[in-house]
Amino acid sequence: MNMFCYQCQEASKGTGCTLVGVCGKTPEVSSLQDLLIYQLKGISQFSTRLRALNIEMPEVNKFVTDSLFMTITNANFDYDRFVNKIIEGFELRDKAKSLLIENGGEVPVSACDCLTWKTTDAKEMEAKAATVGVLSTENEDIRSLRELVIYGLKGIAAYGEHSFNLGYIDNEVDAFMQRALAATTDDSLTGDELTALVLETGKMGVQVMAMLDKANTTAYGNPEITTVSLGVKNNPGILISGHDLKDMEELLKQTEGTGVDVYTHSEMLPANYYPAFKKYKHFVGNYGGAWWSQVTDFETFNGVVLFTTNCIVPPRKSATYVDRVYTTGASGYPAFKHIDDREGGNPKDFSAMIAHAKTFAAPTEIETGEIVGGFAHAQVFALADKVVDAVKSGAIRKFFVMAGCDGRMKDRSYYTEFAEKLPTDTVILTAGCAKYRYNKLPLGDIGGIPRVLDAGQCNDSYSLVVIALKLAEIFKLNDVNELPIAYNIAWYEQKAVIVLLALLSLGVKNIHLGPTLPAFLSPNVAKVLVDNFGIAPIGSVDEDMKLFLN
Ligand code: FSO
Ligand code: SF4
Repeated sequence: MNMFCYQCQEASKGTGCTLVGVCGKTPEVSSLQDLLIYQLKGISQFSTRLRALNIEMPEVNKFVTDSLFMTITNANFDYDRFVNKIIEGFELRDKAKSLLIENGGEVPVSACDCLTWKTTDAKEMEAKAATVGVLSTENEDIRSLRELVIYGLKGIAAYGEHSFNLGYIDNEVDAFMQRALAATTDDSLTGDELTALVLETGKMGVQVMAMLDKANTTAYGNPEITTVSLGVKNNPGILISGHDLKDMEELLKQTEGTGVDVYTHSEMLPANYYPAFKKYKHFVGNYGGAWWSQVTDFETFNGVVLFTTNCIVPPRKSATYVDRVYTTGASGYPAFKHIDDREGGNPKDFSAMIAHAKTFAAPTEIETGEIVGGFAHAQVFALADKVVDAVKSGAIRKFFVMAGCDGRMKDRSYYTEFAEKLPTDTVILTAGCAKYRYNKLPLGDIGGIPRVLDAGQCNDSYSLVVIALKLAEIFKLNDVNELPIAYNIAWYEQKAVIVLLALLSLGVKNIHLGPTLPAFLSPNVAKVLVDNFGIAPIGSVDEDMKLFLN
């Protein structure tokens, strides 16, 4: 075994990647990620004690968030960035420890040498990681619960980072993240206590998604119904992927008037729905499909690509686009160029990338037509009367929440088939890149309400919850589960884990999860989720359709 990772849906053989990651993560990078997480558990023990003394270390909060985000599936493949991050972490940990001692705090006593171990040697880091990774927790149920918490925290970190970039910080969320990380080293915690921590993680997931929703809509306005073009124009282009809207804002400002057009890829598609971005004439529309289609989309795009977050697919040997791809923020890939973070309140500097973009031909058109989106909570509330009337009259029989992620495995065609076979009196509520399985199908509308209502990015699943709660209020129901809404959710990486935990913490029951259940759920932990929340794996399209419609 060279490594062990089972954090995403594509975990090898449905159990875990042991030789190399299916995502392309090397054993060396996997080791450094394990060590970074281990280190966070040490730092968090000090910062949690400092907090009890009313001492907040904003640099620790930032470090923990960045580090967790960097370890999300296919966000960052850059060995050197992880080595540097770990070295920075040792310094931060020791600073937190000194501060604790100076302030009369009690230094934690723990069997975890994450409180003391350090090195600046990359090979020693790799060797150490072999003893502190996921499998170092022997009991498979405790391991499962600890990892469920950690993967949820990774999702919280991603959304927290986007909020931070827009000036929104919630110290309660930071405090929770660090307390929870520290708790994963506490051998005295029982399965029940860890299960409670999992649910608390979900609650914090709701809180962080609400914060990000506020940050995005305050800065850029409420998403509104928008027709997004899928074709191309004649100028050279920049294709922006990922989730960070602050990056989007700065890119649009810096490209205005340069003769370079901007297109979205994958999860950046919902940027098209924001009033503040729609005003830019050189913001053309969306190019291509979900994250995994980048291997062909980037070829035909011809121009420069910017990753603001995951999901990066390591380019094939034959790829011609490698030297025109840039990463920024938590994302990284050794062969791509990286754009540094903001410093001193200044925007990121995209000038070199824009100059580079000007040297390329316009994108090759791969499709034409349009898609419609922008159905986040404010827009749906504006249509509430119409929606409620359609439900009351029976024109809409049921809603299907089909949020989450797309992935490259063949069995994901389930979601396309499911959308196609849904009766015409049903509406799909979606968010996240899962939508690419059906957002270009001609599914029509119900009295002017499109049958696929796209709220936005995976974090905008929050909008779907707000919509569900509003409908429950309108229909005077005490329980969201009484609504005619079924949940058939697709997952891939850890942001989907926090979306799932957030839904559970809000009391949503009977969620179907696919295309497979997470490898990190031990049979006992899976049973707890099945017994208490009615979580179920997907079956065949026809069986599931019958089940959902009855
Ligand atoms: Fe998709 Fe990737 Fe948004 Fe994820 S692009 S898979 S859940 O990163 O974050 O939906
Ligand atoms: Fe495997 Fe997923 Fe981990 Fe990558 S992130 S190594 S594909 S389990």
